[in-house]
Amino acid sequence: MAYGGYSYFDSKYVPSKEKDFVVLFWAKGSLPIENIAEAIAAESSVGSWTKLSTMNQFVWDHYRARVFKLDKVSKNSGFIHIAYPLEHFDTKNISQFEASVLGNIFGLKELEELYVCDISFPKSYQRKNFTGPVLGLPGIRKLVGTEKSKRPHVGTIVKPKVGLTAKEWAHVAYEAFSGGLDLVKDDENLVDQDFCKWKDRLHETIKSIEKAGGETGQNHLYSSNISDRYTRMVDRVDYLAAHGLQKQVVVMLDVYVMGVSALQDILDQTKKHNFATHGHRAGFAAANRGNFGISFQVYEKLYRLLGIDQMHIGTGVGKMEGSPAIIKRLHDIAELPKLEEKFYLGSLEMEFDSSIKPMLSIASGGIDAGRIDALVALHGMNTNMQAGAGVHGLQGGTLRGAMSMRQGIDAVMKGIPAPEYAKTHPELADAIAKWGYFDPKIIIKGLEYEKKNAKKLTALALKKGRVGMVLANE
Ligand code: CAP
Ligand code: MG
Repeated sequence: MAYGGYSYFDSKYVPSKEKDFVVLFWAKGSLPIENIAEAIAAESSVGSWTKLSTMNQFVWDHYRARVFKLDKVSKNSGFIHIAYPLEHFDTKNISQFEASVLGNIFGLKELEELYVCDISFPKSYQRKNFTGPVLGLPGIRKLVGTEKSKRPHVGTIVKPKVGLTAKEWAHVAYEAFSGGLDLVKDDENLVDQDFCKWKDRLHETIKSIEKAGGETGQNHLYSSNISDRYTRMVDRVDYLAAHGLQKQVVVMLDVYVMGVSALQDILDQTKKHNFATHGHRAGFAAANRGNFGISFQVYEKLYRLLGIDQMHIGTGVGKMEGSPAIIKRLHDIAELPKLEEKFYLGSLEMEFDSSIKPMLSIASGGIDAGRIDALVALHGMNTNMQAGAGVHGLQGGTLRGAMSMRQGIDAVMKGIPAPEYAKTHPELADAIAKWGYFDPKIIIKGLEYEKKNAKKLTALALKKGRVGMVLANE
């Protein structure tokens, strides 16, 4: 069975929580699944397609990957559990880790499907390589002033995504703040285009924050998108620091498209100046969807470890893919110190080192005030709900749209269902009339079903493979 002359199977091996990377793969291909498992372990660790005259016992003992479990689904497919020793990985070099575990294996021609469901990062790797968020969930709450109330944060993305001038953009932001939103953000594809230069937009928006803050009496935040080549991002962080904007500006980063090494370095800069960061994940879905790719669970863990303070994780009730069950898991990754194994979601057990603070999760993408109750049922209170079109698309414009969202939050805090609260709040009523009401009972039922049927869902995943895992999530 050995691939390239060596066998990587070690069914007696018990991975160490302190020292081993555990990776759960789904794979299917033209070889028997045992060979596929060997090929993955070889190509992602010390081996290749044939025996090597240069291999020695020390390399084999210290650096090879071990297939310690195989859940066979058919002759050619199954879930493969592999452990990698800590020594295999370089220090503070996340691309080296990606090139190993998330690298060449995707090109092996015998593989028709390959999906990295999850990775459990051992604590010693966490301590050696990461410091986590500087502010995190508690720090962001402090900036907005919600440490006591613990209410969800609420924000908007200025729309159209691109095209408004800096003054027009900042005026929309002003209306959003006046309507009661905590945060206004750039869209992922707006940075420094000629029609809306980054510095112009920044200064105009700071004026909007000051003006609106005078009316609302609260601190508002602007997530400013600095994503660019590395040197330009550094210039922007320095510029923000020179203007002392730590209280008003959250540094927004298109984390996935810029890659982990740029992200790692720019986070050193934002941390140096004590800025909060906002992680937008545009592009991640190219790998996350289907049966060939990498689950966002993996990247989200890296973003928390690297130190993003608030992070997009999807909604479960909006325009983007992602079932409520998996979005709940992504929320847990942002917030919890310890994650339990949920095989049917492709989720492994993992514990964050105690030095790693929680992130504030961001629910964004196709939401509006009528979905707030459902969002709270799924994400709880520690979340930032952002509506773009769900604010600027309401009749009467941004101010009314913002009011509808804030009323949705106020209703939650008073324990009143949104349709009831809408009877005395016309903006919320208009939002519900226009886009409907997502009943939170649907979410609550779904979560209860998942809890009660974990065994059944696991059996489905083991019977049908990755497809069954996706079905179990729905
Ligand atoms: C939302 C959004 C965000 C998505 C990204 C958009 O706008 O600005 O980029 O939320 O998805 O452009 O789609 P709308 P995710 O409120 O108008 O939908 O958060 O899942 O990464
Ligand atoms: Mg967007």
